[in-house]
Amino acid sequence: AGKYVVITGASSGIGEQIAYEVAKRGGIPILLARSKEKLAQIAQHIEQTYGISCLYEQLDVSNEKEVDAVFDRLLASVDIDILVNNAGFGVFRYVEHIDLSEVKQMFNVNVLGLIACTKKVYTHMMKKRSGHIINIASQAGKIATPKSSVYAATKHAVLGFTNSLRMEASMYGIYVTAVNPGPIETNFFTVADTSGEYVKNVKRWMLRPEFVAKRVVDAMLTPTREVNLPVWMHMGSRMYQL
Ligand code: NJP
Repeated sequence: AGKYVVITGASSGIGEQIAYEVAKRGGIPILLARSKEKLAQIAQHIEQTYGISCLYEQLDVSNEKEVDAVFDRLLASVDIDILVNNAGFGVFRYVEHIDLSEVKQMFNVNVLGLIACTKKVYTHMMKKRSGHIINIASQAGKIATPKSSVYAATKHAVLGFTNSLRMEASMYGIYVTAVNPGPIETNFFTVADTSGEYVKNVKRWMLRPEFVAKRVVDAMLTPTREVNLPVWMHMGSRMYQL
C-alpha cells in the first residue's frame, strides 16, 4: 500500500488494467502514454472508484528527450517504487511484406523506449537500493509464430535485456521481472493484425487483460529473484503455462 507504481502504456489494455489493480490494492499508479485524454479519464475513474488521486503525463517512450524530461519531473516529486514497462505494439506481417520503417518504430518503442525508461528509474532505485522493474515481454519473446518475426525479435530483445539487468540489479536489492503472456484481448490486434487472420485463429484462446493485470500486481506484492513469469495460454477451459 502507498507504493508509487509508474506504468507506461497506461491508456488502454493491460496497462490500464494494471493501473486499476494497483489502485484497488492501495498503491498509487502514475499513468504514462501518448493519449493524455484517455489517461485523464482513467485517473478520474481511479479517483472516483478507489479514492486515490494519481498523476498522469503524456509520454511517447520512443522520444528520448520526452523520456528524460518526464522522468526528471516525476522523480523530483515522487519516490518511484515500481516501474512497469508496458508500452508496446506489434505489426504482424510475413517477412516479404515487412516495411523497414515499421521495424524501426517497433524497436524504438518496444526495446529502446523500454531501455530508456528503465535507465532513468533504475539509477534512482540504485541510490535507494530498492525497487522493482517489471517488463511486459511476451510469449513472442520465448517462442515465435508466423507473421510475428519482428515483434518476436523485439520481445526476445526485451527478455535478454531483462535477464541481464536482473543479474546487475540483484547487487542493489532491486527486483526485475519479465511477464510473458500469450494473446490478450486488447487493442493490440487492431494494429497488429489488420487482416484479422491471426485473431481468427487465436481469438478463443485469448486472455483477459484483467487476468494478466492481477498476475502482474501479484508479482509486485511477492517479488522473487528468479523471475520470468510463465507464458500463459488459455485454450478451451484450460490455462496452460510454458
Ligand atoms: O495493447 P494496447 P496491450 N509511447 O494497444 C501505449 C504486450 N503484449 O495492452 O500511447 C508510449 O491496448 C498505448 O498508449 P498510447 C504488448 O507488446 C500484448 O495488449 O496512448 N506509449 C497503449 O496504452 C505491449 O508491450 C499481448 O497509444 C505507447 C499501450 O501502449 C503490452 O503488452 C500479448 C507507445 C498499448 O495498449 C501492452 O499491450 C503479449 C509509445 N510510443 C504482450 N506506443 C496481446 N495483446 O496479445 C504504444 O504477450 N503505447
